[in-house]
This record gives sequence, structure tokens and C-alpha cells, in this order.
Amino acid sequence: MEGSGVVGTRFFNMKFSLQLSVLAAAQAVLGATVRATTDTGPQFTKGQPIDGNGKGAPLLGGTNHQIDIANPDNLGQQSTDNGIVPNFKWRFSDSKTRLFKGGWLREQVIQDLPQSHDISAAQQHLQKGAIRELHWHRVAEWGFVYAGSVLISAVDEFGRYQVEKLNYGDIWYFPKGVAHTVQGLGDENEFLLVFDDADFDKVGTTFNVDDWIAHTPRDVVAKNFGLDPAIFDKVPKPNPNIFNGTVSTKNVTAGPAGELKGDASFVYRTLQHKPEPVPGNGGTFYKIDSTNFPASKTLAATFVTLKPGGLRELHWHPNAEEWLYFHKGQARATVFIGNALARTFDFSAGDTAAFPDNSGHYIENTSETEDLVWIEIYKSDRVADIPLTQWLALTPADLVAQTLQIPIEVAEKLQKEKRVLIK
Ligand SMILES: *[C@@H]1O[C@H](CO)[C@@H](O)[C@H](O)[C@H]1NC(C)=O
Ligand SMILES: *[C@@H]1O[C@H](CO)[C@@H](O)[C@H](O)[C@H]1NC(C)=O
Ligand SMILES: CC(=O)N[C@H]1CO[C@H](CO)[C@@H](O)[C@@H]1O
Repeated sequence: MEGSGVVGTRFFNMKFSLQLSVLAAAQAVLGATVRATTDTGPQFTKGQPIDGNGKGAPLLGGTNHQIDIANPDNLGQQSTDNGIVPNFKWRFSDSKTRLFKGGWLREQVIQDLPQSHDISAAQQHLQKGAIRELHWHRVAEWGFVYAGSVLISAVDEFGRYQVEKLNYGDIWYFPKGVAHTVQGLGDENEFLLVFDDADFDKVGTTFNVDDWIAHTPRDVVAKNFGLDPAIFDKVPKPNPNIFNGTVSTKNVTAGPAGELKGDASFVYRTLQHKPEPVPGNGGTFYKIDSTNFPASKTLAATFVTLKPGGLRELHWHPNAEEWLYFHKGQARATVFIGNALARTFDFSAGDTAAFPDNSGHYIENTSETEDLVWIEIYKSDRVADIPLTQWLALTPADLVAQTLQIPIEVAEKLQKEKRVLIK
């Protein structure tokens, strides 16, 4: 028994050093510092679940080392994490990309991220002239242009219409059922799409014009338009969804109910407005909800830039689950869901996430150099949060001091203003 134990240990050590040399090679490829195998500190940033304090052991089985290195918090880096907390994150890079003539689409729906109960989303790309065919949805659609420019066109139940060119930072909101289409205007154009329903691929959610006409008796279509049935001989079947085309040069005029403008407008030009005051000086924070964009009644958003070293202060949202899209940079967030349960996540560009309704959290920049840019979405008519600091500052200081076992002078000096983004 003892002998086989020694052999076992030797065998293990051999496997372990073999593993470490594979690890070192992988690190060399990744350009990381290759450390001696005698390193005794925490190994999380090297992709190993070892805390350097007696807990953990090397990963010997199949693993994706690049993902491990990028997600040290999944390896147990935060000793304050506790319990079984589900995954709140989905990478667009893990989505199936659907290719079309002149573009592509990749989605995140409830089947991808079951923790997102309110929202589904997609990235969509349209080359110059490419058209997302005319359609409507059973759900509301929200879009944010982050590359190039697009033409949007919509018609509502009163026969009001809107045709507008949108650029970087511009947002559209089409209420449930509103007819619309989108066309790429620049050479390459891309945008984020958000829907106020998590099950976006469910049958009965999207209605495309070609699909409808192709599945309606030809004589009825002809009678409806008062035209010869042969006019519709070339309606594409199956419908293309996205297809290449030429940039629109026609204007819509003389609609009997006029244009959708002012409070009825489906467009909000984010960067033409002032961001929210950020006393903490950590970045910029735009709020886009029904208080400044009246059409946007079911989706409320923020567009946030956080400087390196910045922190989106600890807070929760009293009104909704939070959905996130990380556009640039690197982030870390710990989500506290009550009952001593918490889990920390590492995020990079292209990640989406859903934080449970009312869960406590922060978002921190983890890059030394790069700004962190993200979008938050709530299925609500407004953005609302309660910061931890403000809560404590507006509660009798002696109650706070006794509860947290902190000096009363500290409790008395807590900042009463929201700081939002702290530098
Ligand atoms: C779209 O692409 C097809 C080839 O795939 C081409 O024949 C057609 O001319 C293109 N249409 C436009 C408007 O670019
Ligand atoms: C369409 O409208 C735009 C902006 O109002 C105008 O500049 C353009 O000349 C119009 N084009 C046509 C074909 O009427
Ligand atoms: C430049 C800078 O301060 N970067 C910080 C970004 O956030 C991470 C995590 O808090 C810090 O470790 C970096 O120093």
C-alpha cells in the first residue's frame, strides 16, 4: 500500500510537471510570463484554480486554457464568492452566426442564456445597400448603431411614418407591432438589437412581408392590391430576411397622418443629449428611457463609459432585471443574490449578461488602459437604481454603525449623493 502510494505520488508529480510544461508552452504562445513551477502564490491569472493559501489544485483534464485565463473569477479567485449561483453570462462569440447576402446576424435568446427572463438580443451587420426585409414583431424592438449608419423606416397604427438616417450612438425603438425595415448606408454597418421578450425565436414573434405574401392565395393578394396576380410572381420564397440591395433614394411623402416626430418619434440621438451628472467622475453615463425618449415605454437603457480604474458603485435596481452588453474593454462584476450567495464574473467585449431582479452588484474596469463601454437594458419604462452608499448615508448613522460594526464618524460622513461612476 505504502509503496504504491509513493509510486502514485511520483506518477502524479510527473503528470503535474508535464501539465505545467504544457501550461508554460500555452502561456508562451499567449505571450504571458512563464513562471517557475515552484511558484506558490495564487495561480488564477495563469488559468489554474489554486489560491496559494492551501486551497485548490491544478487542472489536469480537458479545459480551454484561453477562457480560463480570461475568467480567473470562474476559477475561484474571489474568496467572497459563495454557493451555487447560475451563469449570468453569454458570449455572442458562442452564438451561431447566420449568413446572408450583404450581412449576418447572431442572437442571444433564452435558450442561450436562461437567466435572461425579460430580454433577448442580437448583433446585426448590413453592408451598403443591404436590407433587413420589411417586417413586424409581437415584441418591441430597440436598436443601437455602433458602426456605420443605417436608414430606418416605420409605420404605426395611425398611419404615421418615420424615415431617418441613424449614426453612431443613435437609438431606435419600435413598439410591439409597428411595421419597419432597416437598410445599411455606409460601407459596413452594425448595430445591437434588443427585444422586450426573452423567447425571440418562438413561432409567432416575427412576421416578414415576403413570407406573408408568399403564403396568401394569389388571387386574394391581387384583389387586395387591385392588381394583376402576375405582379407578384417574383416574391421571394423562402423569404430572405436580409438581402443585398441598392441604397434608397426615394422619400416618403403625403402620408394622411403625417410623420412620427417630437414625442411620437421612434428615434433618440443619444450623443446629441447631455449625459447624466456623474459626481464620482469615473466616466459618462447616458440614460435613455421614457422620461427623455417617450416612445420607449417598455425598454429603458443606459450607455456607459467607465475610465480605467473606475467603479460603477454598488447598487441594485428596484424595478427590473438588468440585461447587459459589453461593447469594449474588460470588466468584473460580483452579483449578490441574497442567502449568502454571490458570484463574480469577468466580462470582455461581445459578452452579454443578465443580473437577477433586485440583485446587488457593481461593475469594475479591469483594464489598465482601455475605457470600458457597455449598455444596460431594463424591461421597464425607466432606469432606476438604489446605491448602497446613499442608502446608508440617509439612514440614522448610529443604526448603520451598530449594524455594520463600523465607527459612527464613518457612518456620519458617508456621501449622500449618488456617485454613479467612481474614479
Ligand atoms: C445581389 O447579389 C447578386 C449575386 O449574389 C447579384 O446578382 C445582384 O446584382 C446583387 N444585387 C445588388 C442590388 O447588388
Ligand atoms: C428627400 O428628403 C431629403 C431630406 O428632407 C432631401 O434632402 C432630398 O432632396 C429628398 N429627396 C427627394 C428625391 O425628394
Ligand atoms: C489603470 C487602472 O487603475 N486600472 C485598474 C482597472 O481595474 C482593475 C481592477 O480593479 C485594477 O486592478 C486596475 O489597476
